[in-house]
This record gives sequence, structure tokens and C-alpha cells, in this order.
Amino acid sequence: GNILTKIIDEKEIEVARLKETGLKGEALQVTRPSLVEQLRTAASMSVIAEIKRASPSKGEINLDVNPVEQALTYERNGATAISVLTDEKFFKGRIEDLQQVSQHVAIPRLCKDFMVDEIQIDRAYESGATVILLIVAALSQERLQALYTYAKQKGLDVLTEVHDEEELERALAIDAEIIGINNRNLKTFEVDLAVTERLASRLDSNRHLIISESGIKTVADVERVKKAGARGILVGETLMQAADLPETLKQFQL
Ligand code: IGP
Repeated sequence: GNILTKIIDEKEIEVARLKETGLKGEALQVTRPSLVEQLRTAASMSVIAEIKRASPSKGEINLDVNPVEQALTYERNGATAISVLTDEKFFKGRIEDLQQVSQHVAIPRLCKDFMVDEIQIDRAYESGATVILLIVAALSQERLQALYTYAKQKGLDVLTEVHDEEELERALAIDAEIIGINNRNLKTFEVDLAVTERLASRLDSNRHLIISESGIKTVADVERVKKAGARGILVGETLMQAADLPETLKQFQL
């Protein structure tokens, strides 16, 4: 079956639990720089570096990581933003990772989770996020629009994720500014950078900020998506497993 459907079912349960417990109602006092601004003004390829312990497609990636140490290494070596996976069940992340990372780095923080309800956006904001992810494939057009508007009203940036032409049309219909093109098919886990080439060719890269997501392993991969029009790349596994992380990260900033 489809992993996304499974995850979303789980998220509905998580949201119900969250609503019962309630949130702190108090946001971390941290600086909240604009990712849009950073992407628009950057002279070279922007790297959104991810904290990713495990995934449904790869299993364990790096279970022993210290999220704060990892985030600081990302920041020191030129990452534009930090992506923190906060899903517990499928990615072995936690919201506390985002809270800790947010208190230690000054660059934008993306709360990488499967948003289906406003309360998750509130929690991301309280936890120091400056960006949230909205996965078009996981939401009806109505919910996509509602969550997008809600996040923007809170001052958050939104990374709107697509994987095919139909999803791209839906992202354009809500006037999404940062468009994440996921090279990974969430149904088959197949990764193909041609997805970025195909979808980016439909966009004006001056108007839309294109982020190529998943499966980026080499400098040649970065060159390829840059040529396709990507302003940024979202990289997890390769950075989490790099033998020389600072060097790998610097090489990607083409
Ligand atoms: C990072 P990779 O192949 O570099 O580890 O991929 C990121 O793109 C991936 O984690 C991702 C993701 C998502 C995870 C992209 N979209 C949505 C969870 C949910």
C-alpha cells in the first residue's frame, strides 16, 4: 500500500491526542529569519540540511545523532536552513529535537512533518520553526489552502511539496512561493532527479523558489538540479552519513 496514507492515518490520531493535551500556548523566544529572503538573495545553491535518524524507505540512517551538534555543524558550514524531522513513529524524530535545535541555531528551521491540522502548525511555531512543510499529496485542496493561509498568517514560510504535474498545478493554485519538488515517489520509494527537471521546466525560477528534495548524493546531482532551475536542495541521508560532513556540505553550495 501507500505509506503516505498510513502516515496520515497515524497523524489524525496524533492530532486528536494533541488537542486533548493542548499546547503550552507559549512560543520559544528565538530569532525567526525569513527563508524566502535567504533564498531570493543567495548567490549560490542553498542547502536545507536535514536531521533524519531513520525513514520508512531506508530504515535506520543515523540513530545516534546529537541533533544540536549536527545542526551546529550544518550552520557552521554554510547551510541555509535546518530541516528537523519531528515525526516519531516513521522517522524516529521528536518535537523536542526542533525545540533544542531552535535554541542553538540562528538560521531558519523547517518543521518536517505531515501537517493535517492547524494545531500541528501552532506546535511547530511554539517549538521555534520558521518554516513548515505542506505535502500536496496528503491534503485536499481545501485543507491545503486553509493550512497555507494559516501558516502565512502566523508569519511562517511554507515549503509546498509536489511530485507530479497535477500536484504542481494545485501548488500554483494556492500561489505557493517555495515549491519543493520531491524526487522520491512516496508510493514506490523510487528516487529520480528527472522529476525535478520535468517539473521545474514548468516554472519560472525567478518567480518560484524551487527546492529539489531527496536523493541528492553527489556534486554532479547538485549540478544537475541547479541546471534545472533549483535554488535550493533538501538533503538528509547524504549529510547524516557523510564521512566528512563539513566538506560534503561545502561542496554542495555550488
Ligand atoms: C531528504 P534524502 O534522500 O536526502 O534523505 O531526503 C528529504 O527530501 C526527505 O526526507 C523528504 C521527506 C519528505 C521526509 C522529502 N519530503 C516528506 C518526510 C516527509
